[in-house]
Amino acid sequence: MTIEQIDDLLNGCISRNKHALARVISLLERSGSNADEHREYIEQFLHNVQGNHADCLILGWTGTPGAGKSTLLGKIGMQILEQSKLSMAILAVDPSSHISGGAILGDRTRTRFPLGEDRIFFRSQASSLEMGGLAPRTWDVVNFLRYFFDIIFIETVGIGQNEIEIRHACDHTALIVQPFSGDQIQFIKSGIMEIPDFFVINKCDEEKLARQSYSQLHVSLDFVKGVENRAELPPIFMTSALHEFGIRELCDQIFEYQRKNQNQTIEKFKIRNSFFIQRAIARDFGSFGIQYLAKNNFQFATNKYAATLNAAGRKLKEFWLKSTS
Ligand SMILES: Nc1nc2c(ncn2[C@@H]2O[C@H](COP(=O)(O)OP(=O)(O)OP(=O)(O)O)[C@@H](O)[C@H]2O)c(=O)[nH]1
Ligand SMILES: [Mg+2]
Repeated sequence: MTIEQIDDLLNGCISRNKHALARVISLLERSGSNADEHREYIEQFLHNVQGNHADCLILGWTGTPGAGKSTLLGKIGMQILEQSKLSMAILAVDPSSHISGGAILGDRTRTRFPLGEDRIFFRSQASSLEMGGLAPRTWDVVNFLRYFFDIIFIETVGIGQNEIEIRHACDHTALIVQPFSGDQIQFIKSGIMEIPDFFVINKCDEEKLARQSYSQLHVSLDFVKGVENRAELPPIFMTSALHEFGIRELCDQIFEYQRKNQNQTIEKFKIRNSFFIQRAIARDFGSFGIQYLAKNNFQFATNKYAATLNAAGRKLKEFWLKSTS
């Protein structure tokens, strides 16, 4: 692809053309010749044209397979469109998307939005086992989408240590569980209490079921609170995506987060870039790479280059390769 073609696509993205957005995301996810150069070019173009654009709210939604995450996020998206002028992107990191091509999420939810609605965009990414909750290029894609959307949802599958990674990408994280599934016990055992900012019990289709599930989760959290000496319990929301119950309360929480997130500075993206650059170094150069970074006191969070992920990553790699050759 030529630079002129990429420029055309990027101009399409600025007017939220879905075809252009999808094609640029494919470029960001690609490996092979020129892939790094293209990623860096895209990032630099947006940085120059769109400015810092740091106000985007990023929410992570994790939980066990089949808890109803996609269905619920589709419903929340619809409610957000109805209640506000905000735009949003949903990125589903999906272990099965290499089989389904990401069609499940898109098909199930897209039809419910008014045709031609450009305020909502869906994308699936195949996760990779080695990376746990996030796919290798999830952060690149989020970092790209933030220029065009007010809110980004990241959906990941799983409940365990791997999902801790999602915290580094998001402003807030939710854990979605099903009633009486034992998920609570599982997450307590895996020690990820510190992850969620709030909990959602989905599939609370009847009131009695909802109340019982709430008490069960509340007791589990209270136990953890005692053990960990925490001051407060995270909020618990009860929803039924099927019967559209509890969606409004969840949206109120999201609007609240969104308001508080206004006037953010680029610092928050620099810190995240720093984390994901280091992750890429660990992926490419192993623990030796990370030790090297630590020894040489790389403070990427405060480094001016960290505003752009790919340029900073390249500079770091070049520097390292030079010094170790
Ligand atoms: N009874 C009931 N079923 C629901 C509800 N929400 C989702 N489902 C159903 O649960 C199944 C799984 O829903 P998904 O939205 O695909 O769940 P998910 O957590 O995204 O699944 P994965 O991405 O595969 O982990 C589907 O058959 C949904 O129709 C709900 O509130 N009540
Ligand atoms: Mg899903």
